[in-house]
Amino acid sequence: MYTQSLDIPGNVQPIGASADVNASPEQQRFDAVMEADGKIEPQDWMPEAYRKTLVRQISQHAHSEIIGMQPEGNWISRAPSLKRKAILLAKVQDEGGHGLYLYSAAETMGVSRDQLVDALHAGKAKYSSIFNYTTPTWADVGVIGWLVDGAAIMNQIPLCRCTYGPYARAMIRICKEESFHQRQGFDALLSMMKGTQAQKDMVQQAVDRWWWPVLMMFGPSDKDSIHSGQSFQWGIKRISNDDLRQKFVDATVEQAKILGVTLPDPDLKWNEERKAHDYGAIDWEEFWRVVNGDGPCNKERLATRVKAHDDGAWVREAALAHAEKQATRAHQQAA
Ligand code: BYC
Repeated sequence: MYTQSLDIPGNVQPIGASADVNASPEQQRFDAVMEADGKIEPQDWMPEAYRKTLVRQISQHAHSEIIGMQPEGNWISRAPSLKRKAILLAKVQDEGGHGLYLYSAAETMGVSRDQLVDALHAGKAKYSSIFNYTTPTWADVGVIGWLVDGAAIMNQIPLCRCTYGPYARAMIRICKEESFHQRQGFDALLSMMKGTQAQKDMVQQAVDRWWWPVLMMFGPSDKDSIHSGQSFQWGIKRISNDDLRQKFVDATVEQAKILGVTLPDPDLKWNEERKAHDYGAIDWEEFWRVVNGDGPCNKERLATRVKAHDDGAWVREAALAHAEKQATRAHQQAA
């Protein structure tokens, strides 16, 4: 539904690193890889700032996947049928898997998973603003699949071409799974829209709740995006926050028509000159409030995550003890 060409002329920003003859041989090699739009692998030399930027982004992404299990996970025991429960279980499990691929990708850059998880639990690391909103009805679960996963795919397809190999490869697999997630959400909503008036109202109310927070997922507007310039230079970012947001709006308007819901924006209309939809002003104050810890569920999400981690301590200890026992046995047998 959200398939994008991986190479969209006009939308793709050029990688701007140019070879500096006075740079160290390592830097020159790195610059040449950037210029050729190649891949940097874990064993390759890379500038410290490139490493830091990727650890920041990949770990924020991993945290988002793990925290993102909560809003939908809350509905597994209340799914309306066995079929929907099985689908939701698989989806939430996939999100956990995405978090694990991404932590592994971050670990290839010399940070440990413990360091990353500690930063999240201490409230020092960011995760996507979107997961701090509530899911009061079953329709919210469908809307997360349709809109939140839809926005995630839009943002993540260009990341499949990121210059850091492990991140790019993780994103290819994640995008395939996100595509199933998006379709299952749309399908659940379509069933409800064929149902009773109460079901239709429930879907519309959930769309009203999520539309604006979903647009915020793409990050601050380009003029306020502090990292975009450098991330374009390094081939981490390929399409700007605002351009991705626009592509998402344009794709979603058509889907909303098929579904029969109204997107809650009186300023949303086709602009023939731009060949794109105009849309209303985003409440950036709300965005920063939520990013900085004061959204409807920030405290609850973090507390639930810390408790799950603490409750799972015995599993980690048991797995370690088992691994040690096996290693000792293998050592004794070899002796
Ligand atoms: N929420 O300079 P900017 C999923 C921060 S999970 C919170 O534009 P950048 C799913 C940004 O980090 C998918 N913070 O930054 C899971 C920066 O702060 P710091 C999650 C945000 O990095 C379960 C500051 O604002 N996707 O799909 O160039 C169930 C300035 O921003 C947000 C990803 O993580 C936000 N929305 O661009 C269902 C995608 N936006 O670090 C679904 C990977 C911005 O200086 N990440 N900030 O303290 C990216 O593509 C980029 O990092 C962003 C931001 C486009 C998000």
